[in-house]
Amino acid sequence: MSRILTVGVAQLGPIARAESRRQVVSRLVGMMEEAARMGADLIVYPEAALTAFFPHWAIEDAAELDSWFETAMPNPEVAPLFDAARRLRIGFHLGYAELSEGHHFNTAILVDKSGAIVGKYRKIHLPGYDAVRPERPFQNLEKKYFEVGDLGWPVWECLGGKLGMMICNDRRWPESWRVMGLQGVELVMLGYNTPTVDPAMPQTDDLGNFHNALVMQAGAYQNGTWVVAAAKAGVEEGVDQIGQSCIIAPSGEVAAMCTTLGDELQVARCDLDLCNSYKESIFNFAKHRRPEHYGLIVERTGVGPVLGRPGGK
Ligand code: ING
Repeated sequence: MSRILTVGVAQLGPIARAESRRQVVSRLVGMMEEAARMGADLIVYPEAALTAFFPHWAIEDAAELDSWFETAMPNPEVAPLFDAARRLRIGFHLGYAELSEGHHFNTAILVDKSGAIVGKYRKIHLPGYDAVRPERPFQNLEKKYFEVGDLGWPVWECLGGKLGMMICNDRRWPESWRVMGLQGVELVMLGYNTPTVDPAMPQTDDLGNFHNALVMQAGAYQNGTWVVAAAKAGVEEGVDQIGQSCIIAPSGEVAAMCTTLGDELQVARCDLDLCNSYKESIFNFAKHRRPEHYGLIVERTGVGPVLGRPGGK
C-alpha cells in the first residue's frame, strides 16, 4: 500500500511593506482552503511568508527592525491560519522571522493537522553581508539581521513520512541535503526569496531559474527525497524575485510547477514509497557510500587524512 501524501506548494506574490500580517494571513488561509478542496494533506508556504523580505532594505532603527519579527508563534495575527489548519485537517510549513529570548532567526515551522507545531528549523546558511552597501540597488542583510540557526537539520516523523526543512540559501549547499538524507528524509520543505539578479554576480543574471532548479533537483535525486519549494515571487518593494515554485520527485523530475509570479497553488500526489526505490538501490548509503575513504577534513578538530587516501598515508 503506497503512502500517498497530497501536497500543495503555495507560491506567494509580492507582500507590500505596508501590508499587515492580517492581510497576508487571509491570503494564506485562502490558499489553504483551496488546497483542502484539492485534497491536500500539507501546504508549504515560502520563507518569510508573513512579511515583505525586509533583509533587502537598510533598517537602522532597532525597534523598526524588530517589528518585522514574530515574538510568539502562534500569535493573534497568525491564529486564523492555525484555526484553518485544525478546521480543514491540513498540515502546513510556514517561514517567518523569529525573535525569541532576544535572538533573531530566519525560521520555519512544521505544523500538523491538529494545528500543533511539530518542528522548527532556523536558517543556517545566511547569504549576503552584515553591513549596508549603499551602492547596491537592494541589500541582502541576512547576516546583519539574523543569527545563524542553532537547531541543525532535524527530520520529523509526521503525516506518515519523514519530513525535514531548509530555507532558501541552504538549498545551494549539499550539506543541507545530506544531513537530512542521512536521516532518511522523504520530503524536504523549503521556501525562498530569490532575486532574479545578484548584484555581486552579474555573470549569473540569466541563470537564476537554472541554478534554482539545479540544486533542488540534485538534492532530491541524490538523497532519494521529495522536495516542495515555495517562492515569494514577483517584484516586491522594487526587488524582482524568481518564481517557479515546484514539487520535485525523488527521481529529480519536476512533478508540478507554478507558472506565474503571483499567489499560485500547485498540488501533487507524492508517493513517499517512491523514495525507497532510490534509498534501497543507487543511493543505498550503507551499501555504497564510503565516508571512511573520503578523507573529509574534520572541521571541528583540525585537518583529517589527506583527501582520497584512507588514513591519509
Ligand atoms: N536568497 C537568495 C538565495 O540563496 C541569493 C540569495 C540570491 C543567492 C541570488 C544567489 C543569487 O536564493 C536567500 N534569501 O537566501
